Amino acid sequence: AWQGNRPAVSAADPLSPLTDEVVASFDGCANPRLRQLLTDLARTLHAYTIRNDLTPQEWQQAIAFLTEAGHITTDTRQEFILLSDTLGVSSVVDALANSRTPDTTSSAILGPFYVAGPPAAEHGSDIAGGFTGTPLWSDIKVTDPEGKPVAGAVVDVWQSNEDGFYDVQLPDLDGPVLRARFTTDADGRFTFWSILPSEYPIPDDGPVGRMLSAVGRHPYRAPHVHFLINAPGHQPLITQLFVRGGAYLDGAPGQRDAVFGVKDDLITDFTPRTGPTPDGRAVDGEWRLLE
Ligand code: MBD
Ligand code: FE
Repeated sequence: AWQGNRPAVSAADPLSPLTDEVVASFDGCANPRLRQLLTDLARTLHAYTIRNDLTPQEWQQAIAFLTEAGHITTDTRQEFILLSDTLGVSSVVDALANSRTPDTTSSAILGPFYVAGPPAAEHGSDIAGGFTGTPLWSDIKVTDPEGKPVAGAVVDVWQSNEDGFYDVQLPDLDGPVLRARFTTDADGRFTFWSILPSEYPIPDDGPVGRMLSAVGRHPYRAPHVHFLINAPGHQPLITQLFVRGGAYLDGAPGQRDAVFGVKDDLITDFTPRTGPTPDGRAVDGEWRLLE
């Protein structure tokens, strides 16, 4: 409940000595980076609080929101990562780390559903684990910035099913499904069968979902497949492929992908294909890793 039009605190910036004192309290920090980050955090939070004339009730509400977000911490549910994603912070961090390498494949945010160490799978195998959907054939090549194949790259893949759920969201499933680890061959390639991913809502029954509905935003992500590529002598690459023509790829602010995760050059043709294998789609990719 905003109290509006409260009298001003008093004369010109009476609070700056308080901010200065907090900032000075970090002077003894031996780690210069930590000192810089805490100093600017204090300055930024104080300025935010003062500019918005925050009331005690509002601050209590904010703390209750963050506390609730922190309590939803099962493997399958991380509200802090969702908060970072839905406020665009994850995409800003990603852009800072990865926007300076024009000749390599764009990165994308990790999201909450990566599980380390997925099961190793053979080239050409099917990772759908019995889930039905539009069959999808993937044929992807990993190269260095000059286009030379990278053999022995380890590629983790994960995606949701047709209903928009990742395996970790489905408690009745037995073992990992729609996630796997491939190793590229001498030509830098790996291939697999899966199903076409669909758009789906990020988990919205917690505090982040309430925030989205309070501002009239939808919780949907554009259809995508996640990849994490690790190769000796190269920077790890976290990326996603987006299905061209899929929902939530474009639109007005707040109408697109709920986590601001789409990059135009990651929107890829998932081409219709018929026989001899099941009718479905095929995706052909080539990724360039940074050395
Ligand atoms: C997802 O599946 C995802 O990829 C991201 C970035 C955020 C929430 C759910
Ligand atoms: Fe995802």
